[in-house]
Amino acid sequence: MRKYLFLLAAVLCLTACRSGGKPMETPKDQLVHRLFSYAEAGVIAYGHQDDLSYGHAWRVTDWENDPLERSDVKDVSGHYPMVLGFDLGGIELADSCNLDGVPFGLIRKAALKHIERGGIVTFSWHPRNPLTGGDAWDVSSDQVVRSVLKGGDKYADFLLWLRRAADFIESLGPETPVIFRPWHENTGSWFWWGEKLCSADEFRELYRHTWLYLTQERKLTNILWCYSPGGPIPPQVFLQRYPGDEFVDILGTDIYEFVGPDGLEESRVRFAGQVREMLTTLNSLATEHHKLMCLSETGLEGLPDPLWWTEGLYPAIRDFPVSYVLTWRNAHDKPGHFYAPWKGFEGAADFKEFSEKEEIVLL
Ligand code: BMA
Repeated sequence: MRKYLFLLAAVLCLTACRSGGKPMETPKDQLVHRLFSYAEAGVIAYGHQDDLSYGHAWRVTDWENDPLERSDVKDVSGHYPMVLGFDLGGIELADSCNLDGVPFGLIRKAALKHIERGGIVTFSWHPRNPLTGGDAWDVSSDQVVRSVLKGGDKYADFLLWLRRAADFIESLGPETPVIFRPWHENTGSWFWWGEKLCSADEFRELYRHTWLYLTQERKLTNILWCYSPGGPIPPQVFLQRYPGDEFVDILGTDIYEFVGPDGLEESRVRFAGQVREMLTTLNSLATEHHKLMCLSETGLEGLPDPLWWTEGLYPAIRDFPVSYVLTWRNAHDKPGHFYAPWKGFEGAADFKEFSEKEEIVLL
């Protein structure tokens, strides 16, 4: 009941903000307040990557005419996820589809449709390696970040990449607030912007350069900026590469469960412990820095644990002011690569139970 009363209050507030006598909030302010109000009310929005564009063994093909009503999450819970994630990887080269084969036209249409339905949209970005021409995971050189900063050989080329990312976000319209989460998982070393691939100064400059170009040069005021290293990490490591309060609205973290040789239950307990440890850190940093917090990516690939949602994820997050939690994508073309259940999946009941918890909100 709590979540329904809360959602009703949120809708009434939104209507009042739009029409009422007090000064109009910007679309970004509205989303910031909405996410803060989730945290204050003790509810957590559930999100899923690429949910409207494809799912387990299906995908949207004729996207211009498709009503975008299919969703694995809706198939098993009756609701769309509240947060919808997309990846911009490929936009930098003006590709027509992203790195997972989703047309950018479909991403734009699905993002706008989801927001029109009352949902929230977030973008991650796995851009190619601007120095080697490889992908985001090409860590063969530790000169890449340096090469795109002022004075570097790839500075001009990279500016064009930023321009293309900005063009896409701008194309959604100034009234459409979105969460942008560039340079994620940067305290690991699997992306070219990772810890061992650049100094802390270079990383901060990369993030700030991105922020400055999009917000100052291009004047995109509809972006909520999320900084999300992988977790768990101690607060001093989180802060080592933190770009600064001016450049960040949401403190996030990406934490996945990996099943170890000790089995499902032990792995679940370990995962929940890691999530709690990191959310404790984020909670104190977010309070100190007056920021929102989220679990920007999580999941257990293939969901081999039938109790992952109710016994793993839920107890790990429920006591924290997490605005949203997002599980990763359900690939349409790799049968075992999914992070949310789908119609016919035998573990779907546990997700449905999770989705009906008082603290968890879907659309
Ligand atoms: C990874 C996997 C990849 C995918 C990438 C970007 O975690 O899901 O298959 O290409 O994310 O979406």
